[in-house]
Amino acid sequence: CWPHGELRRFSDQDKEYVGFATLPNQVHRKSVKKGFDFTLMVAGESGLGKSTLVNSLFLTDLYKDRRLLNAEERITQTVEITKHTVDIEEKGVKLKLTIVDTPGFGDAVNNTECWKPVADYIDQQFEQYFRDESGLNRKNIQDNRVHCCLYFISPFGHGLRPLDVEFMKALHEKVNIVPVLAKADTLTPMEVRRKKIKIREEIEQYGIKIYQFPDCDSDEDEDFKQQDQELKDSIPFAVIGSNTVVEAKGKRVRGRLYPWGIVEVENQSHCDFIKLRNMLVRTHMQDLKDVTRETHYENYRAHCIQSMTRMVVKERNRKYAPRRPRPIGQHQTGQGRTGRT
Ligand SMILES: Nc1nc2c(ncn2[C@@H]2O[C@H](COP(=O)(O)OP(=O)(O)OP(=O)(O)O)[C@@H](O)[C@H]2O)c(=O)[nH]1
Ligand SMILES: [Mg+2]
Repeated sequence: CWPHGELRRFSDQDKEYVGFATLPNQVHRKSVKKGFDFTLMVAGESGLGKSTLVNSLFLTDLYKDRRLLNAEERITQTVEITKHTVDIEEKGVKLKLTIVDTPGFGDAVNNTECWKPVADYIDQQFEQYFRDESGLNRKNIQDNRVHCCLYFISPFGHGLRPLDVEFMKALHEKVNIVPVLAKADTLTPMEVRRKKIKIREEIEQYGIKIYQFPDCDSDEDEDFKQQDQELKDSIPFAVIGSNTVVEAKGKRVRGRLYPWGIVEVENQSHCDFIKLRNMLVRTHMQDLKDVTRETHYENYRAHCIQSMTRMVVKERNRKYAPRRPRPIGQHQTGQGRTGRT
């Protein structure tokens, strides 16, 4: 219902206002009521910390009362594509978050087409949505389309590996790829900076289309513009994952304990974890969804409709094509013809 002040304001001024200034409020109320959803996928070479990071990102983190995993439950190698869904609520806003964890590649002798199961998964979600949307009951469609794929790049190579290039190129038309530099705690800050530059150059050089942050409006304030530029320069986000809580300077923090010290996942001078999480949750979630809907899903849909139309035309041509005259002397057999008795 209307807050009192607003009601009075509109009744006082109803001669001057038609009232459509309340439209944003109406949209806001409606979407809050409906709730939000977001699907995030992780992909990349095996053992780079994909499962660990998504766990640090959401499953235990945003869920404050969720207990941390004990040693036996700790993450093991992912062997198939798995989907976890959590319902998160913050200040009355509900978010249904789905994490799609994929098994890392690189263990097999032959890694050709290792991107195929992941690409197929993304296509299947599009296909399901396309079916539902074209069906009779279009209410309450469950949207499982993947809005973002965090692609893990090894910190041990010199930039991108051929498999990374192949993998990202196979996916870049289907999903928003956000590259991350895995296990950043194994690199010095200088190495992180150098690797980031090299990877950005290679992404450009190989024509890989990663997710582009939208340009900020020219009338935005300088602070915002600077933050936006910093975000763009952070690509690929250097990340550290951990499922253990350690004690650092008297505080319990999520981190990794080494003989020479502690790396803190949520310390901005140790890695870009917070930047990545803010980007995903606070600043760009809606844009990632919009690009998925307007670009990736539209491409899929157009492609589907095109091939369906082509099939119909082919079928029609086959049916109505003029029959070729049969060679003389050949007897016709079959239905609809009266043969000699
Ligand atoms: N040094 C370091 N080790 C990490 C980090 N994140 C995870 N690890 C460790 O790396 C190992 C593999 O982590 P996983 O999260 O299982 O890796 P994954 O990418 O999911 O592997 P697959 O499921 O095989 O694809 C575990 O022993 C983790 O504790 C990190 O940021 N830094
Ligand atoms: Mg895993």
